[in-house]
Amino acid sequence: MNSSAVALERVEADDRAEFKDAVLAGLSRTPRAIPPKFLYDARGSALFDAICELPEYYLTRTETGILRRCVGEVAALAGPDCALVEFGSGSSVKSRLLIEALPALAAYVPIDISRQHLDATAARLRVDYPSLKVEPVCADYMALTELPTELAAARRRLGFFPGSTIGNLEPADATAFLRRARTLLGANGAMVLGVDLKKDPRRLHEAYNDAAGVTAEFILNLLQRMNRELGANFDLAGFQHEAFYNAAAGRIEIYLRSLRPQVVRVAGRRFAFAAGERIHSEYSYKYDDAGIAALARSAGFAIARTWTDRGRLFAVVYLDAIP
Ligand code: AVI
Repeated sequence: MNSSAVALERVEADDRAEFKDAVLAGLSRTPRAIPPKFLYDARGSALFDAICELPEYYLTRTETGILRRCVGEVAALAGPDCALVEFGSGSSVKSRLLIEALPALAAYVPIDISRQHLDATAARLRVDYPSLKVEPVCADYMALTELPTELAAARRRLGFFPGSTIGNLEPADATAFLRRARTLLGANGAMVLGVDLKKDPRRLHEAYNDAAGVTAEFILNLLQRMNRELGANFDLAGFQHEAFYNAAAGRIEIYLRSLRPQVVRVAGRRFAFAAGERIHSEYSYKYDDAGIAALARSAGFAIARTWTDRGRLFAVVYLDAIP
């Protein structure tokens, strides 16, 4: 086995140990909850890509449409010689719009926890943009404390956090993440943030309860992942995906609900579920203008510009660091 295969095996073993600890802790607490980042194994990521194509899931295509229309203005606000820093880059599809619009881009810095994703994306970008300096950082962007030193030469660091992933963070964590980003981007920094907006609850309900059942499959995949990786014996027919909009809290809440009393074995431990008992899987917070402004302010940013679509489904905001 060569050294990169050994390193990959070590990363996979670490990931599995982290997953096991989080699952055992999450199933032992009341109410039961497993952090949403574990939804994204290879199958979960593929299912999420499929969600983004669903007719009910307006977020991705609406944000992409807004970005297509606003990248020229983003480029004018940011100016030349920026380093574009993407938090949780995945396959960097939306960042290509910015890469192509930003004048004299100094570097593109995709940050992602998946080494495989990151290497594949960086390789593709280097082929498609031969003169672009690509500086990938393999890290959990929620815990990142520094950026590559080569970026010091860029005139401005422009952060990019699309997809309304900010909505999957509890408000205090969203503020903590943006504060950390503000520190990484510096006093002259700026941030382009994609945020899903509050709207007709029926529209929100449909986006997380699609007719084809892909969202249900995505959430139920968490049980399959436990079966695959932790030797669990979840019966998938014994649990149901449940998603609804909690208007008072301004968020979609997603759970796995046990359909009957059952005992499940996970990593050598036994967990008894009552009929109707739930495992919390994800929140997806929705914002309004005042909420976005408050969030930005709490993290040391000011809104320079907001773009939305005609139906005001989604917003892309340009935030300036408050020096
Ligand atoms: C990644 N994130 C912004 C998605 C959302 O809409 O909150 C995750 C998702 N969960 C179910 N459908 C989509």
